[in-house]
Amino acid sequence: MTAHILIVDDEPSIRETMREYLRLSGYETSVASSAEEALAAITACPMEVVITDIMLPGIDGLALTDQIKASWDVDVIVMTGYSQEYSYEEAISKGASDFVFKPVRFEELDLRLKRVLRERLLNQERLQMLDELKKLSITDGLTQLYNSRYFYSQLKGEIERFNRYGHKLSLLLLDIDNFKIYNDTFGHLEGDKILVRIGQIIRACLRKMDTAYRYGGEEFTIILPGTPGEEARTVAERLRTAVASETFSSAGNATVQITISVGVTQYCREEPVSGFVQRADQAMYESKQAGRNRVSC
Ligand code: GH3
Ligand code: MG
Ligand code: MG
Ligand code: MG
Repeated sequence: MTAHILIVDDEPSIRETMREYLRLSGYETSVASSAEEALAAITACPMEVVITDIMLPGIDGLALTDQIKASWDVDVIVMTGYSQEYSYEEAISKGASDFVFKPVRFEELDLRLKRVLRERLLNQERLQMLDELKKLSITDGLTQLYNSRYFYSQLKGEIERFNRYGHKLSLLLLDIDNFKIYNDTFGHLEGDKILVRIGQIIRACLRKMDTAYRYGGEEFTIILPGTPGEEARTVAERLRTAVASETFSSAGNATVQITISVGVTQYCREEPVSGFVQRADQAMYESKQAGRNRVSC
């Protein structure tokens, strides 16, 4: 992709010569004669690098650098004459990526520009990688729901919010019924496919605020912020029905019905995280005791 460079200088001949040089070097270019014009140009059009003179009428190049770095992910290279008292340190401390003396030697500017663009790319790759790592660290690899580590950190956060604002908070814990039999009959790989499909059904049943987690092997949790127990029960019932009415196909094309047992709890003030999860687990266990494929509170 061609980088877009904005040249800011109040001297038209400098602007235009630089623009021509950069255009011939293969860059997309724009020009501005003041900091105000430059800010308008950055607002109007995404760009990678601004090359700005320091001495400008109105806002100067250092203040412009400051403003750019505060609001945009744009690199800045500043230019200044040898006779002016502005220093390299000043420019860099405002967030400039590099500094060139005027009159500008284009070969030098081009080298500096290439280095800035290369570092930009590396930085973007680094950020992307961090983003992917972060996603991996909170995601369950099989179902692509969140994992249990993230469940506990999110639940703690929701409980803190509850204690501060008093919004209702509910939790669902669901467990696939007789899943061992399914695995023993069709094999572990077929069992995994069921887990993936159940994950999809859960996701489709959730409201915007709700988050779902693979809590353990064939157990899932759902955090429902701002939701009282009765409403959570309705969500649980909808989920239970969605799973029970789905026809799962297994290896050898046999069709199978799968059911889930669900426990629902509403958070009680000052209750520890573990107590809250235990009550959901207890409610789920009651669903099992009562014959499975049901919801208990
Ligand atoms: P219940 O109705 O009481 O929950 O019966 P169950 O058979 O589902 O419960 P149990 O706890 O006895 O067995 C859970 C089974 O879930 C055991 C294991 O075969 C299966 N399981 C757990 N994690 C995975 C997994 O990642 N993949 C597959 N395929 N199966 C799993
Ligand atoms: Mg000037
Ligand atoms: Mg289980
Ligand atoms: Mg089970």
